[in-house]
Amino acid sequence: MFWPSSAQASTFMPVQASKIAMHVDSLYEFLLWASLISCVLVIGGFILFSIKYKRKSESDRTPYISHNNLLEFLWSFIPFVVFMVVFAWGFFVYREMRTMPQDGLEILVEGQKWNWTFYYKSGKISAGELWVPENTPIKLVMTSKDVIHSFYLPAFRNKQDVVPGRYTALTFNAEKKGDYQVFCTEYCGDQHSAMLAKLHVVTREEFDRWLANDPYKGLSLTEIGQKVYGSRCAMCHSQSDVKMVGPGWKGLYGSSRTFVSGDPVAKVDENYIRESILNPNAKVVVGFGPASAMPTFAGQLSEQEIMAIIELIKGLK
Ligand code: HEC
Ligand SMILES: [Cu+2]
Repeated sequence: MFWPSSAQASTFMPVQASKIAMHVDSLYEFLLWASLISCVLVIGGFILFSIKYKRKSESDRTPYISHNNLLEFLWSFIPFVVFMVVFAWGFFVYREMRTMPQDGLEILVEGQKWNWTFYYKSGKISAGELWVPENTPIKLVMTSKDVIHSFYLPAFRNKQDVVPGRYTALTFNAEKKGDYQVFCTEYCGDQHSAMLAKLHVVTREEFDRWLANDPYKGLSLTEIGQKVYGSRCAMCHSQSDVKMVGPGWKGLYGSSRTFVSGDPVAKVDENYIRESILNPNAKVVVGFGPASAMPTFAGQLSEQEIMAIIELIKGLK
């Protein structure tokens, strides 16, 4: 379900979407076989010798064996060679993985509890969906708004921690068109497993079209609100009165709210919702304090999207 159906995943491994993925898998396969052979030799030898050299009578004496130069050399040298092969092989694959392209397409990635936002140089902001052209070196420059997350692309065998207060980078070159799953692989709170995104690898033309396209064309404000809700708010807010990480939205508009700070009771109107989205800690609702678990969405949502959310909440009577 997570992998594209166009390319087949093997029994143990997800689809290989890049050359590096193939290189990682080859090394992994080598390690697997080397370990298996060593395991059979060591455990097999152990069992064989225990039977063969079992003490047969009370007077059975172990012969005096001091050493065997050839044997000792071989059991040191052969593993040494194997380990050096693994080291060199791993080094080259790692270097290939971590060498950032000079002329790649740069996209800024921001992680926060619990979604991914992608900022393109054209100004386009995309939530939960990373679009890239095929056969193009991509460089993701990543940071986090709150805790440490980790950006993981299984089909590319590539991941990188995303850390608040600094930038980290990850590169890949998608050789196969298709949709791929992005996970967060650093445990970051109770909705960690829902911190997903989709990578869409498309042709250059499709990519350019997507970049220029207004995703909300022809949609009503409430419909836009639903889209924003689905990608940004659904992990924490229900549209009924069910309490999740945050309060349910049904009947929110027009109701009176009391705050942990003891601030005067406020009535929920447009400005209150706007402030809740841009500065969640300004007024933390009783039952959800002391600090708000909600990240700020300042700079991530357009005015249109904020208005759309307000419109959506207003309609939830
Ligand atoms: C990580 C979880 C989380 C996410 C994601 C989140 N919220 Fe919240 N939200 C909370 C929590 C917790 C509160 C209650 C504390 C507070 O008042 O800030 C809250 C409070 C609110 C309130 C005030 C509710 C009230 O009862 O007065 C509004 C409005 C709101 N959120 C809107 C949004 C919108 C819109 C989004 C998506 C763009 C969103 N939230 C995303 C956790 C979240
Ligand atoms: Cu995370």
